[in-house]
Amino acid sequence: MTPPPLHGLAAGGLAPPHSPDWTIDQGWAAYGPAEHATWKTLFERQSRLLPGRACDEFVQGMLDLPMSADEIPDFRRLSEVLSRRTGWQVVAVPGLVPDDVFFDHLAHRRFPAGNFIRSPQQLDYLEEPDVFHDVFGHVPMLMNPVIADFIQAYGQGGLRARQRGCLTQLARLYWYTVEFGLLQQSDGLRIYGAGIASSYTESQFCLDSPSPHRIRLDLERVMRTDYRIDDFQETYFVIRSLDELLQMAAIDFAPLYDRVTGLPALEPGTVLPQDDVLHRGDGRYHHRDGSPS
Ligand code: HBI
Ligand code: FE
Repeated sequence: MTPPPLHGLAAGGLAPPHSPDWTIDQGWAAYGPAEHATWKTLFERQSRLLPGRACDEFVQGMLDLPMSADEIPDFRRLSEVLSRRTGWQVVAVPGLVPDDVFFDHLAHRRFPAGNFIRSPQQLDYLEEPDVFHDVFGHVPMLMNPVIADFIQAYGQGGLRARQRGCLTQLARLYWYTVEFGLLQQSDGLRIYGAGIASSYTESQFCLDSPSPHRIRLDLERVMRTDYRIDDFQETYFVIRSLDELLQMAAIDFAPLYDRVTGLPALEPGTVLPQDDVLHRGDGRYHHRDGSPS
């Protein structure tokens, strides 16, 4: 994966200079009109789409943050509001950072956000987390005290899981909750995962399409389930309330890891007899050519 140019910092394809914690200056003044315009396009289309699709906590978080279509947000201003609410800060990084660095930030309530923005050719899809994914997708939920605590616990648990060799299992939990989680609200299924909330196409697919499975989240089940990073999810896991996440964070994962690592991993589209299935997907999207996977 070639990292996109970091408005001047990485000219010539050189890796940007980084400190041990990989943080850099956001370089807010260096964003040009084209970059703010990309933000505006993404922001407008997503904020039209999300009311009625994102959960109430997400929408409220958005409203309370100094974020608008006008320009890419300044992380310092976001952090002022966010830290008063939940004690979190947003720090700038050049893109993906090593796992241990990522976890250490989260464990200290710092959310590492990519400072670059996707190119206009990549509006709908990129794998590297950019400022739109990280800020629009994640920061509204970090205004919620429950998610704030859960993501910190993930950072703390990540360091332990890495030592035990169980990072794959923990990363699956993060993926199917913080990134691609759905929440059962009294008025229907809603989005709380940042990977969905920052995607125009997936925020429709995950709720409207008959294709994916929607299954009640069970901790061990999720820890066994592989995920796709290059396409829509085949399965979404649904929680009943955000408090369910916090209850999970209180569990000692050590005995779980022992059980789960002894079991075979599950394909992303598997449905088990014991699953509590809200919607059994017909798989038409992923299996449209008739292939088994
Ligand atoms: N770095 N900037 C950034 N953002 C992420 O979401 C991220 C990362 N490094 C590692 C990582 N995620 C994950 O693979 C861990 O959650 C396991
Ligand atoms: Fe993310």
